[in-house]
Amino acid sequence: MNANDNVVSTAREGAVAVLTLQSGPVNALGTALRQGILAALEAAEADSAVKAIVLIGGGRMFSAGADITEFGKPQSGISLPDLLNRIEASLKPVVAAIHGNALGGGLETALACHYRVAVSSAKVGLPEVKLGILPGAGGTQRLPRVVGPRKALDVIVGGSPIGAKAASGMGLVDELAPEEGLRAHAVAFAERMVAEGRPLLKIRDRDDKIAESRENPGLFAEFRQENARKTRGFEAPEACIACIEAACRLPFDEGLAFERAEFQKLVSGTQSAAQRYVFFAERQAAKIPDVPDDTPARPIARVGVIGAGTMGGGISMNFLNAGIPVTIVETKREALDRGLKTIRTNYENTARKGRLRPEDVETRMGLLTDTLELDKLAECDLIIEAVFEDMGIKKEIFSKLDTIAKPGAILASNTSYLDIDAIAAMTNRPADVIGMHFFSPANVMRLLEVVRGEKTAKDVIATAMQLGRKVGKIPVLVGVCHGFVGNRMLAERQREANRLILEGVTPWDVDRVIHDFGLPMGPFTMSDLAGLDIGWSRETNKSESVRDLLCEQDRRGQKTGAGFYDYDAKRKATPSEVTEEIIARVAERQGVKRRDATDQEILERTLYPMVNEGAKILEEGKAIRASDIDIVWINGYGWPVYRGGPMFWADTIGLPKVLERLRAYQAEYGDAFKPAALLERLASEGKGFKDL
Ligand code: TC6
Repeated sequence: MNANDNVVSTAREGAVAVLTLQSGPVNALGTALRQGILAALEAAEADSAVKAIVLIGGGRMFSAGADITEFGKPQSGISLPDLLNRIEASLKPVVAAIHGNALGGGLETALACHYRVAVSSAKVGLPEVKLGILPGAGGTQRLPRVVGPRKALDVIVGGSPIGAKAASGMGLVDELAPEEGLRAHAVAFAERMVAEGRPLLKIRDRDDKIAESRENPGLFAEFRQENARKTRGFEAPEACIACIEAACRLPFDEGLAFERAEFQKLVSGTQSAAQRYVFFAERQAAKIPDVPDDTPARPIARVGVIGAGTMGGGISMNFLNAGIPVTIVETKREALDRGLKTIRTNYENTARKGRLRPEDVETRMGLLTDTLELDKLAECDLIIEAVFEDMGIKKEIFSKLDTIAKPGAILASNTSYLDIDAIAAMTNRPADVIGMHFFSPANVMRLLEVVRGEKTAKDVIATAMQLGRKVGKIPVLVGVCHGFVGNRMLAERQREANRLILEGVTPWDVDRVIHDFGLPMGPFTMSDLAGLDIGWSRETNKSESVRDLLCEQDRRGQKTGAGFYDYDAKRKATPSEVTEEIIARVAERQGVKRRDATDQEILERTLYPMVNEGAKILEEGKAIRASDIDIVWINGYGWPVYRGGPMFWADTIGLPKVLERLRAYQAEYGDAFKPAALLERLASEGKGFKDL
């Protein structure tokens, strides 16, 4: 017995040694597992009765790759690249037998083996790029030698896993095995290789596939250009491309050394730290201290949605996509028909792009029941109200739902700002009431703010969180406050952006700075997209803000061809002199002193108040943890994942620095910048939000 016996077990099947990885839940290749594989390999090599070796995963999968928690810490034991070189150098054939997932270092391990067999349901991939790193255990050098550089670029830079069948089509998997007989199939395969006296196939020795790049030297430049938008701001994709280029240019060992150096740069950088943090933060968000994982959820067989507008339609699609029947209600036939048509068109467009089978359009539409009668919601297990933001209307709906809904039904509001407790108080069952705040477009955006009211029952929370995940969302639990987490922080940014333009910074400069920071768009582009007239009416708005004056001139955003920007027929934006004149007029009337601001000031003035508000949200217990706030901003507003979310970002700057700038702005602009007590405390203790 040795210390590693429990992570790798060896069994003999005739002349084949079967090495089973047993480091649950995902066979992450941490120190113990690497050492365990090495020891078992050496033992099998030393045993003259063993003619071939099979490497197989115990439990749910082959391996999810390197142990992400080990990155950034001093390494002990054999490194993964060295272990893989060692496997490849074995004089006995090594066969990888893959089920579940072989991802990252897991697939790299399989690529170091001489052969790969897999069940059809297995998924293989190199998702390291999503963690801000690259496949640094030979993946960038071996994969192109098997599938060619063009496909390797897709797999490595795209980072999405592929099914075993597709992998087999690319030559990445040598043979598909039956779902129930992987181990036996792999053993038989290994025996056959020995019996046929096949020479050991080492990927490092192959050159045929990378010859392709020599015929098409423009391949890499083309790929860079095609993917420039997707990879904007990220460091890892370029490093991945450079490594694949090196694979085509350099001898194998030099390519490996190049890959190693690039990997080390990335793994010690801020982007990768941020992306690894986000990986765990996303999983943390599912954990609610007083609602344990085993809290029984209520069964949801049918969902009701009130409102067939953009939100109601998008929300319905999530459930239809997951095979859950939906009853959708509107007050007028016309609005209902318009809503149904939008849903159908959405599905048809997806089918046209080849991302949905045509018959699935009908299956999904077939799960949708439309009605003008609220009473029809009586059979629903969950009812989501998605009408416009008017407390009066929402209260009326909930008091009606209280009489209509069956006992135990969950009553949810999609409100993005309003008080869930006040809504719940309209019913005799406040424990069944919860907020489910989807983000627009609701069928696309992954964030779901689940809003816990004062009286919301724990099993209602568990149900909303589980159901959210089931329909592909990333649910984050938040508390009741105006705008919850996301919009409450957004309001801070908007206020400062509005103040900056009155001071003389152009809206285009504010937008440029925010876009260059990595967000998909700045506040004024976003306003134009949403429509400046949301909640605005000519009669009631006499405040003569910039927005009022723009709306009065029918500059209501993209939809009217003009807002802050002018738009051409293709909706391409250009800065507008009319807007600049309006801003100057409002500034003069309000007596705002016009001045210049640096890009750094624009960034600090718009984003530091968000961080500060995030700190207040934590103080008030409206979010469970700082990382939940980061998950909200990444998935609901496109905060660049390589900056880890606003709270992580603030930690990377250093809270004393953030505090010092907030104080300086407070002196100039007043208490909107008053630092949160939590921020003051953490900064004085030399801590960050990560330490909470
Ligand atoms: C790499 O390989 C680099 C190589 C070069 C080196 C030189 N490490 O997601 P789940 C944990 S980089 C450590 O809930 P699923 C996870 O946090 C790696 N921990 O399960 C969770 O812990 P909790 C490239 C890991 O069935 C638990 O395992 N690989 C790792 O929904 C269960 O995970 C990847 O990027 C890991 N590698 O999904 C793949 N993986 O219970 C990352 C998981 O304490 N993994 N954990 O919360 C995944 O994408 C998914 O885990 C999955 C399984 C699809 C494999």
